[in-house]
Amino acid sequence: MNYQKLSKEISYALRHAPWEYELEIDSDGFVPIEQLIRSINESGSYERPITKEDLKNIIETSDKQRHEIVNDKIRALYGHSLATHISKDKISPPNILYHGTTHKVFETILIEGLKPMGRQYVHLSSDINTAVQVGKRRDQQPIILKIKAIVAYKNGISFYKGNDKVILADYVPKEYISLL
Ligand code: HQG
Repeated sequence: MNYQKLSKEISYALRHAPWEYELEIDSDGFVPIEQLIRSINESGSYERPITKEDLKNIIETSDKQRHEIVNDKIRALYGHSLATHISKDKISPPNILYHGTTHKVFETILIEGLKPMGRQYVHLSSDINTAVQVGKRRDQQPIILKIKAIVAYKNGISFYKGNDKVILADYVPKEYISLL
């Protein structure tokens, strides 16, 4: 079983296109596991029908905490681009957060602030190494931005929990952003 391919397909279904899989997604991003399994199995794109155990294995062995199973439901923890708003739990952030980005756009970010762009939230990292990995998806030598998160929070910017390393925000104004 190609777990990497399956993990990507699950992320695609849960973050971007639940309607393509005929999934009923709730406001927290959860869908019934049985619906997801049935829909993926109808496509017949894996060597055998997938099971709930496969989904549990993907979550347990993944390099990143992308999905979560609670009882009979599964959700993506971050990354959504749906028109339907997914609500996330508000948190008080750590003092400093990081964002890995590209040489191409960092100057714009220092002028405009961090925007969610194609997703529902801005994605921030709790440690530098995670931010480097995020940035390396698009730039071999990414630019790492430092966010004064607790100051922003005290001034009214909301932060939300993605997972242990990914913290979300609606928007981060430029005054809280500097080059690392
Ligand atoms: C940039 C992956 C111009 C921003 C990762 C980024 C993450 C601006 C891009 C998660 C801007 C958006 C999300 C502005 C922000 N002007 N560009 N004002 N503000 N940007 O993919 O944070 O492996 O939507 O710097 O690891 O790169 O899929 O966000 O380059 O956790 O689980 O606009 O996705 O996780 O790109 O990545 P993205 P991201 P997975």
